[in-house]
Amino acid sequence: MRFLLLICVFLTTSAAAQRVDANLDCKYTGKDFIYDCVIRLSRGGEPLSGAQLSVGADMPSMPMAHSIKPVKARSGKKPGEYAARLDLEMPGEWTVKLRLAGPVRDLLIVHYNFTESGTAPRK
Ligand SMILES: [Cu+2]
Repeated sequence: MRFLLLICVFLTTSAAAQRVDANLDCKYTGKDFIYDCVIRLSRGGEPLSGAQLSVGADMPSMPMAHSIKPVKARSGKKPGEYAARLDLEMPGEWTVKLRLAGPVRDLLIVHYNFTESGTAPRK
């Protein structure tokens, strides 16, 4: 009994350590503030493939002003890469919500500045 309990504690703590990290790299398509984005997911330093990923966006400075529908990302070219097209309504600072389903469930919130060339991490 004590042995089983120890195993459980070990599994729980190692799962918690496996945080999912995300970064976003978007290029402006040149029209209507539509961006082609590559999302890279990793867990414990390893690419995280096979996730079901949806991408939503909101503008923290303009609450309720935008209602961008979350889009499903497709698998990208490399392991851990996903691709999505984001139709934003204006450049500026956006909060991007990455919702993971399937084998790994998580919700990651990242902030990026979208410019007329693409994304830059928020300072
Ligand atoms: Cu806005």
